[in-house]
Amino acid sequence: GHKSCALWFTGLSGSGKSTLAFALEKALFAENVNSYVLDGDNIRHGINRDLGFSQEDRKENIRRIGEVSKLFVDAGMFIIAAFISPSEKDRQTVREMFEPEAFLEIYVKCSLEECERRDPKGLYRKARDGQIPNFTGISAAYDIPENPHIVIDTEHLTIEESTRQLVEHLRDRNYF
Ligand code: GGZ
Repeated sequence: GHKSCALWFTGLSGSGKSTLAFALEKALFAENVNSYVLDGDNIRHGINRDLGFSQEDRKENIRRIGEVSKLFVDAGMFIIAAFISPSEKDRQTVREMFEPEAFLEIYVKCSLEECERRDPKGLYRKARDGQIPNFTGISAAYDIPENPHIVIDTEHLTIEESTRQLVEHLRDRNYF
């Protein structure tokens, strides 16, 4: 058996949250742990399609994802939520929705310079050109996590190394 919990990733666009989330899902599956990834593709195109990127909309985005995550955890699943979640206050609010051991904040750490250099979707370039307003890191704030449970340095680690570190953290903390 294992403890179900919410693994809450936070980090800039391009820091590797979704990639790491799916790699972790796969690694956990190999350990017989079922998990499910929530990310922009299945949330912002569905339940949250009415929300944009204003401070208020991001707050509501994070709140709803928190509620959905709680349902998964109640159902005995591991949830991996991969959203920028830029506001320390909003992340704190989500954290408080869970039992202390049922929520882990994971800071997917990668500098703005590196994210902008990678720019996998060309969004930073567009944001610099003024084509995307309120872009996190450029024209909207990202609050560096004050007390994350885990920090993964994706600027300097490969996906494989990052995934292995996460799995080891979870094993060490007896989540499976
Ligand atoms: C930040 C934006 C924006 C703005 C569109 N700011 O790299 P991506 O493309 O695939 O991931 C980003 C995603 C961020 O959505 P989240 O739901 O994670 O954000 S938050 O937690 O702040 O609510 C990016 C894309 O959406 N995107 N416009 N203005 N990212």
